[in-house]
Amino acid sequence: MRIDVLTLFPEMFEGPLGYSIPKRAQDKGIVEIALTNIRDFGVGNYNKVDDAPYGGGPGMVMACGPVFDSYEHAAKQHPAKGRVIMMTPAGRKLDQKLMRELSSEERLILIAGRYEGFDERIQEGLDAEMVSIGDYVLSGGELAAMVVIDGVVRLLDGALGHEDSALDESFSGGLLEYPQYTRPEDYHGMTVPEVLLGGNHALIEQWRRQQALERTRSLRPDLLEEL
Ligand code: 9WO
Repeated sequence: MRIDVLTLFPEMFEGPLGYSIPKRAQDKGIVEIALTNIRDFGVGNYNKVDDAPYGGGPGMVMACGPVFDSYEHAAKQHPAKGRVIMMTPAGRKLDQKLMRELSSEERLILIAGRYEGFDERIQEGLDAEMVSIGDYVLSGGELAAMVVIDGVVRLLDGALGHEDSALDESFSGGLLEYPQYTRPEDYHGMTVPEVLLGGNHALIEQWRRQQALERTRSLRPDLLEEL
């Protein structure tokens, strides 16, 4: 998979994508992530990328020119069009289903904005989808784009090592994870459930399934409605 990100802060991506699963997936060639700095397509001596809103009002708006130009720069680096996605609280709410959908694409182009928003013609002209990671406002779209990338990349074939692969079951079954314990058996008087110490794997399986269901029912009943 090829992922392009259009952003004013490409350096922000280095940390999250430089460790663990995303790092290994890039090293193995499972995903190629390319960052395009919108500032490189800014206008004039100061590489201006924003301007005051028509009609007045506070703040600045990301201008069309630099975003369209950075899009063209990224688009021509790979043959597949893929899906063009703007990170905005106005978008489709991200969930594991959308993560799986996006992970089946050959290519993604993510657009992370700053300032008070985008010129409306950017979404229209690029025919971009809008995706939200939740109902809150951030300082920019970068963290949201990183959430999408992390969730998508770990679903790509070969991205998870053997020791990680079981973890994917936790949400994909639509239930919350069952309670887990490791040594010691007694930590300051807090003990591990007896069934887990017994070695009866059928019984353990049954207990975990029941715990996952109960826990989902009490903490996240909304998840059960989607099953
Ligand atoms: C902010 C906003 C607030 C209410 C309704 C619609 C909105 N759109 C935006 C928006 O696109 N903001 C741009 C990106 C510019 C300001 C900072 N940005 C941003 C993206 N803040 N929060 C997000 C975001 C992205 C995805 N999921 C949650 C939040």
